[in-house]
Amino acid sequence: LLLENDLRQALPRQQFRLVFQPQVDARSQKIIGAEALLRWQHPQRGELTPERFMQVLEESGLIQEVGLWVLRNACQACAWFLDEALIEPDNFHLCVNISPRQFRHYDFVEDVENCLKASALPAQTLKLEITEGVAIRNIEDTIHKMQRLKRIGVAFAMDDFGTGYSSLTYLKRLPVDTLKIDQSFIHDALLNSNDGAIVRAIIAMAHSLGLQTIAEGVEETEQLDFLQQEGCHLYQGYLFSRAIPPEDFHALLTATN
Ligand code: G
Ligand code: G
Ligand code: MN
Ligand code: NA
Repeated sequence: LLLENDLRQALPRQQFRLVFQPQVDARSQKIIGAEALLRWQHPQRGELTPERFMQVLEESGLIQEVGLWVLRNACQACAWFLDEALIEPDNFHLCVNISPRQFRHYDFVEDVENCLKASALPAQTLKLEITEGVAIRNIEDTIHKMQRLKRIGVAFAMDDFGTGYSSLTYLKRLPVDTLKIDQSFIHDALLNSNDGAIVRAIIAMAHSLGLQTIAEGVEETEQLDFLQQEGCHLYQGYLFSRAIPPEDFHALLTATN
């Protein structure tokens, strides 16, 4: 309850900020995307990551407002990179996490369209990261909303793939473009033969389904070598960069791309 009261103040008091983690093409080492991640500068507790408050945002319904703020600000930052010709609209994806409750809101499709319009970001530059959780209540409605957004060019990634209530039914029915292999599997891929086998199987399955894969939490070159060998060409993790403020991302793009 304490946290919820503080969270109500967070938007008006401008305590949220976004950081961006690069997504990298393993071969060219070019940055081909970014995941926007929310941070909360709490006046007493310091900077908090979403694990600490996402559940409260969801349960209180505050996620509606905050999620919209995230989408709007992420699109604006990305439009800035585009304006400065640091990225190309067809060669870069801005990835934004969408929580189940946010996705289920009846205005969600319009909200996305409005954010794109307001920022002048091309729809094909936006990729929404969802989890299977969005579809648990109403898969038909989920598919319908995804199709409406896909029609205008927005792409989808299945986040945290392999964890939670993963069901291949969702994978079969939801029109996603990308699988994000959960970092828990990447972490032990070289240490635990089960994890290695699971990563290999996810990549192979994604290939068969015509889906792109991106590995999360890549920290070591050995992990990257393994992933490349198995055919996963995109990665995100501390090996390349942690999540950084938009100004730093701008500088990184200027220096590398
Ligand atoms: O950087 P990291 O600690 O930020 O993120 C922790 C978790 O919080 C990740 O699983 C990520 O998907 C989620 N997350 C980060 N930012 C957002 C956001 O803006 N919206 C939602 N719904 N989830 C987010
Ligand atoms: O969307 P989501 O769960 O998957 O967000 C990614 C989370 O993983 C964020 O909390 C981010 O800070 C964290 N993260 C990103 N790269 C690495 C990494 O290389 N190692 C570890 N341990 N965590 C990472
Ligand atoms: Mn994510
Ligand atoms: Na994830």
